[in-house]
Amino acid sequence: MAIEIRCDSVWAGADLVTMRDGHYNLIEDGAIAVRQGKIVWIGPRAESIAIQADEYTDFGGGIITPGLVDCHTHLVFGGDRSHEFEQRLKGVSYAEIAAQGGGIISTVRATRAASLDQLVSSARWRADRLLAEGVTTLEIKSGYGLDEDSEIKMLQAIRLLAQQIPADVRATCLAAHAIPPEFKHHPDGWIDTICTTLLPKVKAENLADAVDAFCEHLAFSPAQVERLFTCAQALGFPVKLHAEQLSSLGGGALAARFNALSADHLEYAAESDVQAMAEHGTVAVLLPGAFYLLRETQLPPIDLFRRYNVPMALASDANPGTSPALSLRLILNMACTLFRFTPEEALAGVTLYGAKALGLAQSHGSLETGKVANFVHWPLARPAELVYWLGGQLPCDVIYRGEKQ
Ligand code: DI6
Ligand code: FE
Repeated sequence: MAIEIRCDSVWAGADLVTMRDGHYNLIEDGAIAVRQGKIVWIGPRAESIAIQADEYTDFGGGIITPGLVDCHTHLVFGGDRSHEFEQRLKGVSYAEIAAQGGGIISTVRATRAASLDQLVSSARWRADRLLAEGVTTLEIKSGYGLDEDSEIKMLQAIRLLAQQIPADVRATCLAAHAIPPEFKHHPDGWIDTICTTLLPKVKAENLADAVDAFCEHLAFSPAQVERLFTCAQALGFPVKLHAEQLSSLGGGALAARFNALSADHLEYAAESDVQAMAEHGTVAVLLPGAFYLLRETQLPPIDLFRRYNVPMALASDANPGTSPALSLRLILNMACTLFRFTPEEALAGVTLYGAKALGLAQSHGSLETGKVANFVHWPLARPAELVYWLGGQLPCDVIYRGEKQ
């Protein structure tokens, strides 16, 4: 039976890949009704006759997916590291490059030297590439400032960029990304500074939505991360963690104990990490771009995540060192070829579970009544095509908050 609904716009004539519950949950020849930037009705077009809309778009075929969510990026940074990429391919090791002052610290130098405007405009073109492929929700981390003023500058750049682009942007404070050169001999001092001065300021100025850290031998220990998370939570920040990228330190379980939104990377995660993440609802964010570029051979424990029903998200990890990724679709393909994701799991990883990794699953990540009207029309026959085509750019129409971009 048709219900009388008034709305601003209706988008119809395509198959709806709703991604409800993390599955395609396809509605053939569907319609989406939008009012004030939100979905107010969704269903088969044949049932939408009683909807009154100011605007009606008939796509005449194709598919509509939720807007894509890239839940882990380091898009704001100074300079680039293409010269190091070249050096590494000539046989210079990552450690040698770091010893020569390269690696993360070279990006820190360039980021400290960049002005706020330079950081925004250099991030802008990279964000534009991701958005052109249907991304409508984007997380961006700080972590290349590594002193108070430069971390604040990075977070301000993220907030400014957010005002310029048609996407919902979440900012994450990753001040504990690497040990700052000034704290080389007493990294605990940097954790103290983050806890006592940086985070309270970030909170007061509303510059971040979450706090992240890099738990690794070459960065921060589980004990240091625990101290940081305790302060972050006392200030009301949700937490997430770069865990088990290069070695197994129990970071996944540590993050879960703090009810982290996500633990990310996870190539070296153990069953105890997976179990703890399942118990606490912590999303596994997998990053095939970094796996590929580092020519890593240790696969994340995908079967364990499946067995324990830990939701798996995928993200670009866009950063100048280990994943200079400008295409989330390429990441989807890598997840299928390298990690043996199914195309349906891959799409869930950049829609519903990407949203969950940002604490946004109630409002984003699937086509459902009450959620924000962020979606993408693709002139494709089936969703697997999004994962299948290698590179290039697929034509698409992006609808952000009910408005065609
Ligand atoms: N893991 C990574 O892969 C990046 N950060 C992290 O914690 C690397 C960042 C970089 O090399 O600039
Ligand atoms: Fe990262």
